Parts: sequence; C-alpha cells; structure tokens
Amino acid sequence: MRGQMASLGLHFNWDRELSTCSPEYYKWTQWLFLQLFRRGLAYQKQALVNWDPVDKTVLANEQVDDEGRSWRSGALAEKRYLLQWFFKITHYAEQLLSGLETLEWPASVKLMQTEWIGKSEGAFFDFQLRNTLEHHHPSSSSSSSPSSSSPSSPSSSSSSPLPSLRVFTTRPETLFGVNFLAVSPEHPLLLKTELFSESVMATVEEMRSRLSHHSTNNDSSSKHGVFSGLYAVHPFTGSGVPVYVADYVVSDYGTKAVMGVPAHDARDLQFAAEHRLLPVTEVVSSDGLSIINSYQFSGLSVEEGSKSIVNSAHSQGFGGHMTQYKLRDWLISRQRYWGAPIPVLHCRKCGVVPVPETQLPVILPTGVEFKGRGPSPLSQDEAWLRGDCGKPGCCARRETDTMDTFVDSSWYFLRFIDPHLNDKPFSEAVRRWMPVDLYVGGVEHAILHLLYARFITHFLHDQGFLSHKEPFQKLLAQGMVQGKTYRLRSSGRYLRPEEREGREMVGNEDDEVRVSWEKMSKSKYNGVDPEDVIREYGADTVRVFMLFKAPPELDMQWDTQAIRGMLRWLGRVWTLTHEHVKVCQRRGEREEGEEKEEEGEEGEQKIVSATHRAIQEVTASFTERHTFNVAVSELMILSNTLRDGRSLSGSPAYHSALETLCLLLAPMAPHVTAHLWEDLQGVRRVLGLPIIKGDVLSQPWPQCDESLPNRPTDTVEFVLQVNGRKRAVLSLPSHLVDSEDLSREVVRGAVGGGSDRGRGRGGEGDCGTSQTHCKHCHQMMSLR
Ligand code: ANZ
Repeated sequence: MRGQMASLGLHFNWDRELSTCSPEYYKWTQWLFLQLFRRGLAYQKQALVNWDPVDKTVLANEQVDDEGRSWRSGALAEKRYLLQWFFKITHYAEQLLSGLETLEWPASVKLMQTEWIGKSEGAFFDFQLRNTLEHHHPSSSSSSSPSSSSPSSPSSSSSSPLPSLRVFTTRPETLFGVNFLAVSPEHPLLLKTELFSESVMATVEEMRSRLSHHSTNNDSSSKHGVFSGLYAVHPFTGSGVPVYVADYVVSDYGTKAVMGVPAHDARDLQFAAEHRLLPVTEVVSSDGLSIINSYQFSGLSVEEGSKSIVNSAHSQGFGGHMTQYKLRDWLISRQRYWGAPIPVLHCRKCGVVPVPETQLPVILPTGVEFKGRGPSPLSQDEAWLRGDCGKPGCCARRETDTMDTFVDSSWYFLRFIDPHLNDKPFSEAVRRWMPVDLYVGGVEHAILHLLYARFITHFLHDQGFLSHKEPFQKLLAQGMVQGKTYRLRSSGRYLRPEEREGREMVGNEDDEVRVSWEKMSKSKYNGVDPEDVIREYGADTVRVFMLFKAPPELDMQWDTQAIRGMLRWLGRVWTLTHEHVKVCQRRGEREEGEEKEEEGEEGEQKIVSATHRAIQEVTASFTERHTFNVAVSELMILSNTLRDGRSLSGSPAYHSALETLCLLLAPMAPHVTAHLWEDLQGVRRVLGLPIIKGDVLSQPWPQCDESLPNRPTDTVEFVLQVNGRKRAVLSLPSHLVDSEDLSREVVRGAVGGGSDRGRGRGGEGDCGTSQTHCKHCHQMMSLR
C-alpha cells in the first residue's frame, strides 16, 4: 500500500507512523483502561450480549447493524449471557449529546449520534404491588388472564409487604389510561421467585431462553407474555391493574417496566388484545390536545396535564421527572487474539486486581494455537495465565479477554504528536495541537469510532490530561469509491472480468446479468488496481480525476473510460503553456524590444479577472468548502479563457495567468505542474520578469486582488439527472447559473471530464469543446 501511495505522489510523515498492535502502543491503551477502571468507568458484568457466531466473539451494540448483523463478519448476531467488560460511556451521554452543538460536522452525522444517544425525557411512577397469588392465580396457561373482576378489586390480604414497581413513561398524561403493567423477563422482581407460581417462572424461563437464542433482529410481532399473579395499585385511583411479564419490554431500557396504555400505544393495544385486557379507556381527546377521563386533570391541555400529573405524583412521593438514554455501555471484551489484553488479574482471595502501571504492557502470549473455535486463544497458555496480585499466597490468573480494537483507535490521534514517547501516552504538546482541525473519514464510523473517540477525549479532559473536550472540530465524511459489478440474476453470483466480455455489448445489462455500482471489493471483482491506472494515465490524471469526479462527501463511481477526458484536459493545459513558452522563446531569439502587438486592454482584462476569480474560488474550495470538484472546474474555466485569448500568448498577463494556474493546480497535479512551472520560469527573463527561486510547491499561495471585479463565492447545488434518474449532486459556484459555462462544466462532470467522443451510445457527437451543442449530452442533462 505504501508503494501505491508513493506512486500517486501521496506523502506522509512516516517518522510518525505508529502501530496500535505493537506493545509500545498498547501499553498505553492498557494504561487508558486502568484510568477508566480506577474511576469506576471500566467494569465487568454478566450481560446479554451480541455474539458473532462466525468470529466467535462478542460485539458492542454499535457493531451490529440495523439488520442485526456483525459489522465484521456479516453474520446474524445471537444473544448470549456472558461475563464481560464494559466502559461506562453512558456516564457521558449528556456531555456527548451537548458537545455535538460545538462541532462543525455534517448534520447527518450529528443526527446519527443524537439518535444513537437517544435522549428521552419523561417521568417515572411507582405502583405499589399487591400479592393476590392465592385469590387471583389464573389458570396455568401462559396466555391466561386474571379474572375480569380482579383488576378493579385487588386483594388486600397480601401476606407480606411487597415492593413497589417503577415504570418509565414518556407520556405521563396517559397515566389514567393504564390497565396493566408489564415487566421484562429480566426484571429484578422476578428474582423473588417465592412471589410467583412455578408455572409463571417456567414461562418466564422460556421467554428468557427465547430472548437469548433469537437473533438480535427485532421481531416486532413478538408480544409474548404471562400474567405474573401480582397486581399493582394505581397511585391516583387506587384501582388494581394486573402485572404481566412481557418480552416486548426491553431489559436494558428505562426501569425494565412499562405502564400499559392500550388506548394510546400500539404495542400495548396489541398486547391487551392478545391477553383480553379491558377496558381500553381513552384519556387524551381525539384531536390529541386535551386530557379526558382523568379525574381532576380532565380538561387540561396535554402539556399542562402532563406537568401537573408529574408534579402531583412528585409531591405525593410516587413519581417524578426522569430522563433516559438509549445509549448502552460500551462492551469492550473480545475473545480473540487481536487487541490489547485487558490488564487485570482475577485473584481467588482479592477478586479483580488491576495490573500495576509499572508492569505494563501485559504482552500477548506468543506461540498460541489458533483453532478458530472454542475459548479465547489466550486461555490456552498456562504459563501466561499465571499472575501475581502481589499478596502472599496469591493465586491469580490473568484476564483472557482482549480489548475491542476500537479502544486503540479511540486515542491514537493524541499519540501522533509524539509517537515514540516512552514514559507517557502522549506529549504535553497535545494542548497546543489538539483538537484536530479537519478530520476526514468514512461515514460508516458515525456511531463507532467517532463516538468512542469523543467519549475517551471527554474522559481524558475530565481527568485533567487534555485541555479540550472534543477531538475533531471539523469533519469531512468522505464517500466511497464504487466499482461496477456484474451479477447473475439467477444465482446472484458476481462475474469475473473475463466472464463479462461480450456482455457489455448488450447495453451493459441483459436478461441474465444485472449491472450495478457497489463498494469495491475483491469478492465482487470490481476493484481497480491504482498502479495499473497510474501506469496508463499518470498519477496526476488519476489524482485530478478523482477530485473532479464527485464532491468528496459523495460516493464516486469509478469509470476508467472517463479518465481519458481528464488526461485530455491536462494535455490542453500543457499545450497552452508550451505555446506561450514558444512564443516567448521566439521573441527572445528575434530580439528584445520588438514588442508583440497588443491584443488590447479588454482581452487582457478578461484574463486578469479570470485569474483572480480562479484564485478566489480555488482558495475557498480548498480551505472552506472542500469542494475540489469545483476547484478543478474553476481551473477548467480559466484554461478555457486562456484558450480563447490565445492571441495574448507571450504577454506578461498571459504568463502570470499560466503561473497562477500552475500554482493553483499544483496541490492536485504536482508532477505536471512541476515541469510547467520550470518551463514558465525559463521565459521570465524574456518578459522582463525576475526569476522566482524554488519549485512550484514551495511558492506562496497566490493572493486574490480584492479590487478586481468580485465574483460571487456562493455555491449552488445542482441535481444532475440522467434519463430522469438522479445521478449526482454537484456543488458549483452560483455565478455559473444560466451561463454556457454551466452546461459545459456539468456535462464534463456527467461524461467524466471531457471530450469523450460518443462514448457508449454509438458516437453521436463531440462532447469536448462545444458540449452545449452536443445532441448526446443535451439529452443527458436535466437540471433543477
Ligand atoms: C406509557 C405510554 C403511553 C407510552 C403511550 C408510550 C405511549 P422512548 O421514546 O423510546 O423513550 N417503554 C419504557 N420502557 C420500556 C422498555 N424497557 N421496553 C419497552 N418499552 C418501554 O419510549 C418510551 C416509551 O416506551 C414509554 O412511554 C413506555 O411506554 C415505553 F400512549 O409509557 B410509554
């Protein structure tokens, strides 16, 4: 990969390279664990976790996608009970939420984090439980209901005082519509098995095992439940409502208990209908504005009523405000060889003992056997397992779980500042250099790496290690490069390149084959080896093509054909420059003083103002908007102006425009411009200009002359449709609206940067120079 980067002319400071799997690095990942452990933010608990049956390891919630699949193996995750290590990211829920406001991130990424943190403001109510086991024990069937009269007349003959049951609701105004309560099969109340009949406990067991074996995929149709035999007293009315154990109540949310309001909640209604729970009383008017059937609260608006009910419950001691977050603690245990070993010992006498900092790193054992199944490979190395907690007669064993590798990446950016420090995780200079000004990364990390890194940075800030709370001030979430895939409709099998031959002749898609654009991958045979394209078109063509093809935040469809257009454009810039150089050289030979005919003020003025517009636009594209495609199209406009004003070739204004073009293009096409710059320097003397020292990349950035006619800097988004289908959104300077330049630039974008002659559709015309008259492209364009 380094070789590929080098051939593209991408430069990194390799002195700062770090490897998160080297003991020199993970020593500090383990140090981070110990900091969290000391503050009670790293802890172990028995939990129902996501189990990846292919990778044979657990996964954090963030690592299971919407379909319930592992982010790594793609397998459907299962639920299992295991003793696991967690980081208490929930402690930072509010901070992580409010911190988002300070960040210059794409709104979509902020929204994803906001929803993942999932703040819900509501209330809790405590319902006193009554034991009516003897009197109201329903028949043993799990779908049975309490006798219809019993909910309104709970027994007062309970043998022992029972606790109250706390529910969490976001709709406190519906309190008077409650006609059952439901607890999750994991509710701690069910640990008091003496309160429940054997048949109830057997059904609960069944529910638990169903929950632990089904995939994490949420099956919304499951509403299994069993009447617990207990009743709860409505805190305001005193009437009794039956308490159910139901699997639609989630065990890791709220209080693991809900108040069922069938009139206003679809899940509750389905449950009530299945368990014949009546009556269903509406307590909010049909227009949703006011409260009805709720005693003294009837007639109040929903907002007022909701407040009064909570306040009244609060003053009477059975309710109050409550805020809940959907965010769960970060499960960091992995049963794999990769990742840093969790630095704790399990001592028979002393329990969990952290490894002292001085003994870090706890190095992964070597020579382990990888079986791909069974327990962690670390647990097979007896010698490694033996540890010493420091107490006499100790008998300790090392923790065999390793840390999720996302822990490594949640702080690496701090280490870059001084990656070879031996005695500290990161240098004091982080205070000066952090936060990262612009962080570029894929949007797939919106709720993974980007959330974890924020959490760790907030934590280190709170511990006084950092002066900033947020790691990445600005975020550019780049799109993906997609390649064309060819898939058999019948079996879904991807075709290899050699199998596709001939098929493209049949209009790219036929009865047997489906063609689409997908993320590049070896298994889909749609990857492109950068070295092949670089060899054929040159590094600069590939670089500028990639920047031009799509704004960085959009996916880009790789089309090798379209690169040719970019090669042609760079060729045009080359030709324009050399035409100018030749004119100057000829003049130099003829004799100085023999001035070239002046083209006139107007032509020159046009070139000067086009040059300054390009400076302004390209600078803004680079520094503010990151719209590199716009920067390239601006340079294309400048080159068009220079082509139209060729008669000025050899003049100082033309020279200065070419030099500026070179400087502006240099970060994108450093190799070509290095040559052009040198050639332009060669004729400076002829033009009576002083020679500039140094190569193109060591020159100062050109400055825009503000006094020249100002160009609007705003960009407008153009939706590009091809044959009625949205193909791209291009961000272009607003001054292009209604101009011929617009169609030229957009069409360039659509056909891949240039003058591909009649690609694909049988050569209907030339899209190179006069696109607006090109039949083929007109047909392709539809702007909104
Ligand atoms: C009564 C009610 C009436 C509710 C109504 C909703 C509508 P969010 O917004 O997602 O926070 N709930 C509370 N804890 C739950 C759990 N552990 N498992 C499943 N459901 C739970 O949702 C909050 C609502 O989800 C709460 O408000 C509660 O049902 C339910 F017309 O209480 B509600």
